[in-house]
Amino acid sequence: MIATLLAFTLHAQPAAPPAPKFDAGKAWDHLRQLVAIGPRPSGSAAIEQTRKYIKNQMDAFGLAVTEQAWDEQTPIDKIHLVNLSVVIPGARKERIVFAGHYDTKLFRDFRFVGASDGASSAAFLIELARVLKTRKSPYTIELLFLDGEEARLPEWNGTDNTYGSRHYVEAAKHDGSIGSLKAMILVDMIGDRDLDIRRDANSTPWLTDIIWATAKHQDLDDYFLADSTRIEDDHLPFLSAGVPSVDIIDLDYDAWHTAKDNLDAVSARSLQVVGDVVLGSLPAIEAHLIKQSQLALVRKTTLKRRGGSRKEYTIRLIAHRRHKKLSAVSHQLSN
Ligand code: 1BN
Ligand code: ZN
Repeated sequence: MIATLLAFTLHAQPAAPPAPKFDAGKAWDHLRQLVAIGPRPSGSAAIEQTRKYIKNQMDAFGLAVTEQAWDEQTPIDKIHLVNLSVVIPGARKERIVFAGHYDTKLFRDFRFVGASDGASSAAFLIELARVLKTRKSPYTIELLFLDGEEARLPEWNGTDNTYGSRHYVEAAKHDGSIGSLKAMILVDMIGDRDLDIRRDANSTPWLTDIIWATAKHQDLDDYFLADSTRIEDDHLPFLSAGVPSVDIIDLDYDAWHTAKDNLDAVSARSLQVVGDVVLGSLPAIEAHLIKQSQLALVRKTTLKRRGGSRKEYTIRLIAHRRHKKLSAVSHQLSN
């Protein structure tokens, strides 16, 4: 009887549909439409049009967009900035954030449309939303479209850059949500038709290792190269706040910050490579986080079980945290 019931239940449950695959044709279409808007510097009418495009796409997927808007004084002007956030709930409330910028650098002397630098990351995140919206994920997924990555002045200096990521992290610290961000995966300039992405020495090693191992496993190590550089980008504010983060960026790009960063310099194939590697890495990233959270739980209960008074427990907890902090510092120094 029980066996019959079980068999019936198993048969009655429709299998969850497999998550759709990353479709570079769709991402390419978004990239083309973003480039067609023209230069999209922060504070411009064109970046407002870009936001409309992103919001329309999310509407079509049935996903809600939260706007984080503020005004900022830059070295040249005061501008209105807006980050866009899309949350796809998972089994846990803790989040994995996929981020990228959608602004283009301001150039007054030539027409800069940022096909790789600005459009590729936004197009990629839009297609990721379509793929991930029906996936049964253990962690909540956040897609974060960042404004104001680019410096307003010609050179990248001081705090005249990464306006969106710095604002987002400050707000998350303020409202206490920063602790729920378990990993951040940043994509930037991933459209280069001659794709070569190097490891970034600023990024979190375990996240970088998972992504580069996935690329090797998928025979895509011609695009995800073994050597490394050090990059300042939107992941730095997250790293400073203790969120494990990685920057997937191709800076080996002749068209970088020139009029040549247009459709001729980018390809759908490059978007597909990054899509396959990022989505292929996600289960291992999730498994790593689940293991870490289980280990943290074991450590916490072991500390508690050793008994004694509340005061003794607190002293042990402080000593344990200090030990962890010192281990992290000595680990950083030895790397
Ligand atoms: C990436 C795309 N960046 C700017 N546009 C960040 C960056 C700035 C990377 C300077 C390297 C050098
Ligand atoms: Zn740029």
